[in-house]
Amino acid sequence: MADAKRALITGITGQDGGHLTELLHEKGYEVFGLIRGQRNARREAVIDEFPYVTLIEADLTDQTSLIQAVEASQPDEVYNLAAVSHVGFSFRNPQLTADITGKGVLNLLEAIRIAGFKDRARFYQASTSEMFGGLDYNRPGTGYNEDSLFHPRSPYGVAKLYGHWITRNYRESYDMFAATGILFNHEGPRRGLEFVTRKITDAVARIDAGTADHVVLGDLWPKRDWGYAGDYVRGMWQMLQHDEPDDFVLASGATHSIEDFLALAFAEIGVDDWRPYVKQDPAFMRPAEVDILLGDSAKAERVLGWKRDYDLPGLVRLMVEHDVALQKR
Ligand code: NAP
Ligand code: F7E
Repeated sequence: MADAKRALITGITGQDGGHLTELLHEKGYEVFGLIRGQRNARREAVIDEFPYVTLIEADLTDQTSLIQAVEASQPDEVYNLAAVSHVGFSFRNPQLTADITGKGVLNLLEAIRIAGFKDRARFYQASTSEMFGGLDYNRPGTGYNEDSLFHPRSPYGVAKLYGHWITRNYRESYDMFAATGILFNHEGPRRGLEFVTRKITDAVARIDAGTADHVVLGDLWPKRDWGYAGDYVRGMWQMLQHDEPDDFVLASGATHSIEDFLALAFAEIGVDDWRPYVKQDPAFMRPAEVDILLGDSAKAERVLGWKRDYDLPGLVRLMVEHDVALQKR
């Protein structure tokens, strides 16, 4: 392993952290993962699934722990995937979201500088399409790209915008290799059950198994540009292999409503009309909603050669099949 590249991943217990760990391991990297809390419930699952990873205890809100994490891992690449990432939760916990999702990015960039890794470690910041906001006046017909206006609509989006700009600022001020990926929604079997796609595919599998008879959701009209997480972590890695640090949108280029997703997911278990199985509760609605997201990833495709393997029907099939198999187990 002497010549292996070393990567430090924050957010290793999350969806993207799992996919990225797998990818970097396949590429021969030595992978270090940041884990927070004195008894993180996901620690054992990470050790079971990725026994080759070295876990380092640290928290994005604790600068000292981050400096120690950089010193311990001696990284060539740092992927900052950790965040309060749930938009609904961010409305209920706006200050926590600002501290972790926003200022946490600054803490990590500073830790890299203080530990003396600013000229060695390439940095990836997980920026998001939530920074665009999906409002009418701000919506390009062909989809948001790297030059589109920002108008975040949640404490999460606002905090991510700070993380995005502080990353660009460190690139410009300190000549750091600091890249941002403006990623549209990406999903898969590793997606948390609190997000709408996985909540639906999990419920569909339970309904199929006869252990549930409905799912309770919020608004069904918002539209999202959904892709597969495995395709998107490949793009993150490609951004850090590029000659120069830059900003890249990753998206599928298609947009669909929650209703469309429901129709595809229920069709997988042979149900044509999903409506009898869905109830709505305002508890799952947001004080401000992002109506529609559509991304244009032409730059990533042209400059990085980024490609997607999955379209929405393929993604839904993958998720439903996974959750149906889980129920059978
Ligand atoms: P996720 O599954 O929610 O994972 C979030 C991760 O952040 C978890 O590992 C969590 O660890 C960690 N974390 C939270 N607070 C922390 C703290 N104070 N210190 C250290 N770690 C902390 O998110 P994801 O879907 O993989 O997304 C990865 C990143 O991409 C996030 O930054 C997200 O905001 C961004 N993003 C996601 C999407 C998407 O569609 N998935 C799109 C655009 C951008 P615990 O296990 O300890 O909670
Ligand atoms: O909501 C609606 C909800 O929570 C999608 C994060 O990864 O992608 C994700 O953020 C839509 C919204 O994802 C329920 O109101 C209806 O319109 O799955 P979501 P999100 O908010 O788009 C972006 C790009 C990120 O960066 C984030 O980190 O679905 N919706 N009913 C619901 N949403 C949830 N969660 N639960 C419901 O019951």
